[in-house]
Amino acid sequence: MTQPENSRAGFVALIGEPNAGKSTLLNRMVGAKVSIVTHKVQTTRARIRGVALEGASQIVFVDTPGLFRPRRRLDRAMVAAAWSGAADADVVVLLIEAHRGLTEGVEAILEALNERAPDRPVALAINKIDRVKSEALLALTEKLNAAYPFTKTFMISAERGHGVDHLREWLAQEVPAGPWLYPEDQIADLPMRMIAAEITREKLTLRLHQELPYQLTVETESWEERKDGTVRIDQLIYVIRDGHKGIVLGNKGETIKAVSQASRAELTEFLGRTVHLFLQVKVRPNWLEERERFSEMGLDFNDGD
Ligand SMILES: Nc1nc2c(ncn2[C@@H]2O[C@H](COP(=O)(O)OP(=O)(O)OP(=O)(O)O)[C@@H](O)[C@H]2O)c(=O)[nH]1
Ligand SMILES: [Mg+2]
Repeated sequence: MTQPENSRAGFVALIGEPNAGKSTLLNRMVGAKVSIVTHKVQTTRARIRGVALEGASQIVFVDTPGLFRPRRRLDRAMVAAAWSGAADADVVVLLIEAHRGLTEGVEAILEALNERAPDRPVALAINKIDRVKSEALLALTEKLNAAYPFTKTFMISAERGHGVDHLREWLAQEVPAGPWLYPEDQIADLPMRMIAAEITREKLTLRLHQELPYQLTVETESWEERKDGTVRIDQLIYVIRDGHKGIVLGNKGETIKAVSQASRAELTEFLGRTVHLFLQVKVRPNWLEERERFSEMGLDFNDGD
């Protein structure tokens, strides 16, 4: 298909506190699972692009790590990646959670927004409206618009899809006129090996508790296309302590087995062919201070300084 004459294209950054629903919204906009989602905070670690078409417009959504007060090098690099996503975008969408409202964390984001991403439209998306009574939304909209001059306000449920079409239609008008940036059938630009590592990290995050999900990382070590049409994927899970390795493996290896099964099932569906997945857990006490681990995640190590 040739591009329409009136084509438009641009970047839309999805920002907000951890857990606001940014990745859920990205996946819904794209119509496929491009970015991992969990009920825990700080799931997304780097910028993840997903592409959607709306009429003559190609909208490149940029999912970002949640904005919070960072403590560790990894946290600082994540927050820096999120703000640079906003700084590079044509339009910014700030997601907030309807049932939490104008939190201290949201206030801190609003204070920084003008400086970090000046002179561009910023839309407010009040997400998770399925969790509150509709009467509460009007007051919340007024309060938030008094706190920041949003270009427009949307009330959505990223999970259920309410209000999402309306937001996409508006964004299609807001991105600048110009040629599309990606081939029309492309929905993401994360390398396959990274998507595969993210899927395994999602399954680990869902099964492990407390600090552990924040102290591990997953890397795809090898990817072998086999003659019979299947693929063999080997991944390494880095943890910082012996004790963590034991927890990830679980009693008689049952945790790692469950993670592996869940990840393999999703990878098989995603790739549309049989996947043989091999996971290995390695203790690497200092991985959170290693430049290479950051670049594997798509983060800039120096941003954590
Ligand atoms: N009830 C409800 N839950 C939602 C909605 N959108 C997202 N969620 C849930 O909120 C949780 C967090 O969603 P994510 O999409 O991972 O949030 P995020 O903003 O990407 O989080 P980080 O990557 O940690 O910054 C998940 O459990 C989602 O299922 C919604 O519209 N309604
Ligand atoms: Mg996320």
